Amino acid sequence: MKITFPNDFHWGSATAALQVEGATDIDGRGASVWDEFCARNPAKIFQAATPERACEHYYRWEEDVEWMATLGHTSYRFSISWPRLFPDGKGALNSRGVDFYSRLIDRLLQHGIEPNVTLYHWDIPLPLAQQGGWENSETVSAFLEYADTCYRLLGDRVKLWSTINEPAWTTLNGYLTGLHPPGKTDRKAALLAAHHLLVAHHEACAITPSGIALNLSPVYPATSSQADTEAARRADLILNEWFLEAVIRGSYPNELVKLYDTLGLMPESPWPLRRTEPSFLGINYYYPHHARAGAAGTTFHINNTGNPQEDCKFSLEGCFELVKNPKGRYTDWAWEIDPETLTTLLQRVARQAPGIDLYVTENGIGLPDRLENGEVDDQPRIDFVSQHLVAVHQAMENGAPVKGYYMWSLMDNFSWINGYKKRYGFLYIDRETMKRTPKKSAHWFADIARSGCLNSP
Ligand code: BGP
Repeated sequence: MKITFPNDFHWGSATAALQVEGATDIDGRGASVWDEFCARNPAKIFQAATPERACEHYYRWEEDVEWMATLGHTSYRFSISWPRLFPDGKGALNSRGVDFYSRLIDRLLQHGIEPNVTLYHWDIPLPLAQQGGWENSETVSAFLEYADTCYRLLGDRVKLWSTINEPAWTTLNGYLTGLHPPGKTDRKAALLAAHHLLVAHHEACAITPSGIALNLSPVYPATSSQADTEAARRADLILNEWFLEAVIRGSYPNELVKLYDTLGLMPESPWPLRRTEPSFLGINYYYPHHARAGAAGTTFHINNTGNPQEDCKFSLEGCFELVKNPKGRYTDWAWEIDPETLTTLLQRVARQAPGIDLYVTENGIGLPDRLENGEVDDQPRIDFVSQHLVAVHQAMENGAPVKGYYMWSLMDNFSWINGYKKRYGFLYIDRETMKRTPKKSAHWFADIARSGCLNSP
């Protein structure tokens, strides 16, 4: 069966500054918290990888834009590096940083590729991180100075802005599992940092209407028992609704406020949450969760080796334990592949935020791709993306106003604690030479983007 997307549907891929740019100490860029975290904790990152070189996109951006055009992109989602613009986090602006993004945006527009620009994709300037990072309310003020600068200097050409990438995931790993910087395991700090990220979103949105990219993983009960159903509900509130409601309604879910209050965890900040209307909601979807009750302790583990025998683990004492779906299909990094859930997720968000445009701002699969005889046969990525595009189309048929799809990612990149083995790109990156080679999926996607049609598998 052939399915057709609207003519104005945005077709593209996504990247983030730290994961692709490299050039971490060039042209006046300051250090980010991730540069320092990787240098200080090599054992936490697969094969002690660092973002120092990443994909050298800072030098090769012209070629990369050519590739986007070749791959039929009508839009490109990327992030601005805050420390490239404000090496100290605030104060003096580094004009060479602005010039880089200004040239990139101009070139995209020349090719008819609409920029979708994220202001913050986790690379907080190191000096701000050292003064308490997102736990410090002054980081919100610094972010607003940075956001306002971007809006003023680039806003004549950028129509799609996103404020923050995945406030939930960066909070979870920065402050609960400790796997990402600042490497804390402190629930109260987590809620305070999350609050400031959400405040930063609304306050920036009040300057210039913007979207936000939320990581949302719907939670199913592991069994039909009442205890598991309740555990799944709790997990959904903690991991998804806390952030979704804060963005859509400018307030936190009552049920959870009561619980956090009893535990003395509610954030105390001079910045209250306010309500602004996002110009769109970006949804980053990779996998659903399955939860069961009876978590005796707090444990966590992320498979960052790509060894298919290794599971991911996450449990929050007294709340829920995330478990594997016995019927599920999984990647080598133990992420479940479940396209149908994307349909229900998009419909759910459409119901909760009526009248707001939705974009799938990230969706993709990490694979141990290999270049053989000059080609990369990544059929599993073609299967993954086509099944998820069918799911998006189904949600649209059912009324969800989805306006675009960005595959993660344009190119293989620095996959945070997974280093460089976990490859996500349409473009294969040779780690020695940095040569870009389009994978089989890249050619396949270009045809779909150009025709707007997909043969449903
Ligand atoms: C999202 C991030 C991206 C990207 C992607 C894949 O959470 O916004 O930056 O990295 O996930 O995740 P990972 O690279 O950890 O496999």
